[in-house]
Amino acid sequence: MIVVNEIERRYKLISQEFKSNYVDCGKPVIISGAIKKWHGFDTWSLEYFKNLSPNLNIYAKKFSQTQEIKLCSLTMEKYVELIQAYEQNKQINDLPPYCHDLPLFSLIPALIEDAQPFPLDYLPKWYWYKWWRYCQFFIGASDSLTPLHFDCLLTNNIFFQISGRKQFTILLSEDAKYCYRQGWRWFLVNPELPDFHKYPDYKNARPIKFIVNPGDILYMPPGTLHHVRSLDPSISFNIDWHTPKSSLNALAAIAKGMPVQNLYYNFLLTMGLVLKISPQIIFKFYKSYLNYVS
Ligand SMILES: O=C(O)CCC(=O)C(=O)O
Ligand SMILES: [Fe+2]
Repeated sequence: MIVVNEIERRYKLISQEFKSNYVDCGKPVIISGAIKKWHGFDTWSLEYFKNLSPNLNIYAKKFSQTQEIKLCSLTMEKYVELIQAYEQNKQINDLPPYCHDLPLFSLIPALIEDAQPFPLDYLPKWYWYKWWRYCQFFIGASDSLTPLHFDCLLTNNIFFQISGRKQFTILLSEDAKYCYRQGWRWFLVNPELPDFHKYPDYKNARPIKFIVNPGDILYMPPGTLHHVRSLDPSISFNIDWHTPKSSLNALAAIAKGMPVQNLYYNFLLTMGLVLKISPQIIFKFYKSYLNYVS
């Protein structure tokens, strides 16, 4: 096996090569600059979201040491003000909660046009119909943190960084065994400051560290562990998606402790991708996944 400790950065990547050299090989990659032409790339900002939908109710998460996730609900206006206050004075203001996994395209459909041309040809055709329904946004202050985890359905992840920079530390799925898993998808090690005393096996792990800049697209294969720290106030979104092959692999993960609820969502996606049942039918049942906290 080739050991990599760096992520490849590409400036142009046609879909065929994306599939054969990265998706089929389970290899992460950054595609730089591709989304700079989007209208949203120049217009999206915290202030823009606040003015567009001040009264929109959103939820934000607080991650704790015990891996417990607390949810709080507030308006977009209030949330942006909390971030702005924090950025102005970090001494007196607490770090705001992190707006994490928000299906913002469904909540503000006017934003869909801003994300064109969307690289649909990276995805299986099944996702093309109303692709934006599968996207989840991450909006937060600098210092916001997502602890080490993998995406719970063992999907592929294409991550779009619009505004601000993020520090990623990722580990391929074969290194999960060195990271002290807790529950299905979370891990105890902090890869930015590993406590080798408490977690000695982590010495064998091969973390890959890099910064994702505005305009970058990051691809992570199924089961990639990722720890993400915002270096600036940030706007990003991702799309979690299966290929027929990854959906079948994910179903097989029931033997490795995947929760039944996840199995249900993976079953639906397999019905779509493998048995070709239309997204119109599947989405009705899949929709609740977008508010699923795990
Ligand atoms: O940007 C973040 O803080 C987390 C991103 C993430 O976990 C994901 O895209 O699955
Ligand atoms: Fe994730």
